[in-house]
Amino acid sequence: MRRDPVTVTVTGAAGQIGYAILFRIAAGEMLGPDQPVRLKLLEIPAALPAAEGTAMELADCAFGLLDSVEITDDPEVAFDGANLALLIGSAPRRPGMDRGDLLSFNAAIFAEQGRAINAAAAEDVRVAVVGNPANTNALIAASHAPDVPLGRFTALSRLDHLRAEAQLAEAAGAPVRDVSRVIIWGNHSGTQVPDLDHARIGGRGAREVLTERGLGQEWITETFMPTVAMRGHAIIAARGGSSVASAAHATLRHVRDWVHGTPEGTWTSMCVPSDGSYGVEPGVISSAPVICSAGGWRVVPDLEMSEDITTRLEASVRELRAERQAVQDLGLLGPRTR
Ligand code: NAX
Repeated sequence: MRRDPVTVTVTGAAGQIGYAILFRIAAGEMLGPDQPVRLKLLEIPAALPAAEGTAMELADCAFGLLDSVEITDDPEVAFDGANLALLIGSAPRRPGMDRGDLLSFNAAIFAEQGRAINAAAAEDVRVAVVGNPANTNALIAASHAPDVPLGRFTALSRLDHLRAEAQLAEAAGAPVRDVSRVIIWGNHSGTQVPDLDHARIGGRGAREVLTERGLGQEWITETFMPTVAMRGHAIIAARGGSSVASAAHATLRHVRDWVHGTPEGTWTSMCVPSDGSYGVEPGVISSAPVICSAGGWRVVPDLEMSEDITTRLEASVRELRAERQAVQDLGLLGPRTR
């Protein structure tokens, strides 16, 4: 029997990541080969014609799983009945804009979208924020959606997680499929903390494998951590543009694992509202190792943390706290109290 379609709202649908992700969603790569989808595309008025063009190409693919495509510039229409909301669109920095201008401009977008999600989305809505600053944008949207459980708001650190797996595999001379249990802690920014203390490579501890190859703590702190954290800048330098296909891929994996569960015996990294564990105060959305099952997520408990990782995570959380404070000072945090 054919399943009921899932409604997926994608913001910034005419942007680069939007273009890279929509066809893969329609092909079943996010929710599986038996799950029909309805796509709802949100854009700013100036980008509606480009979104129409993308919708024409989606039609031309004749995807069997794609029930409908709707395009709008009205957030309440876009999020009406949304089961999954991918908040990809955000405003880029323009000449003359300082950091405060950028933050307040984007905060206004995510506040409006949070209110629309609260008013119109399906009861089971799950939100994945990609648009930067992703953690704080997710916090803003959640703060304006007090009727949606807080845990339904997440932001993307999966691209950083995948980058960490790839760097570790390369250094270990192992296939990337053998790598598991890396962790990204903190903010999706340069202060993020890539951690391989618990990582496994083909059933062995990553540190043991690295030691055999003559790579110790110095390689971890001087090469691995900065390479992962600054990979976005390296891509821009090489390509002349930011990560697009890899960001779309990471978003698909983030949602797929959230909906279908992380594979047995491992975890992924997601920016989630802190439960207070690992010294991360509740009230920020911070990346952590999570296990997903039955459509929910939980932070992996009781992992040992080195002093170095703890200190770095504290610095990243300080940055998240400062971002939250800046938004609060602008009066852009919403009515959610818990
Ligand atoms: P683009 O500039 O190509 O596309 C953004 C799109 O969002 C545009 O089409 C724009 O019209 C639309 N938009 C702007 N305001 C909107 C609003 N209020 N409602 C709906 N749509 C709106 O950027 P793209 O390369 O697609 O990147 C999108 C976002 O992802 C950026 O904020 C970028 O910084 C962020 N990234 C996040 C990553 C992560 O790992 N979290 C990695 C990749 C990427 O850099």
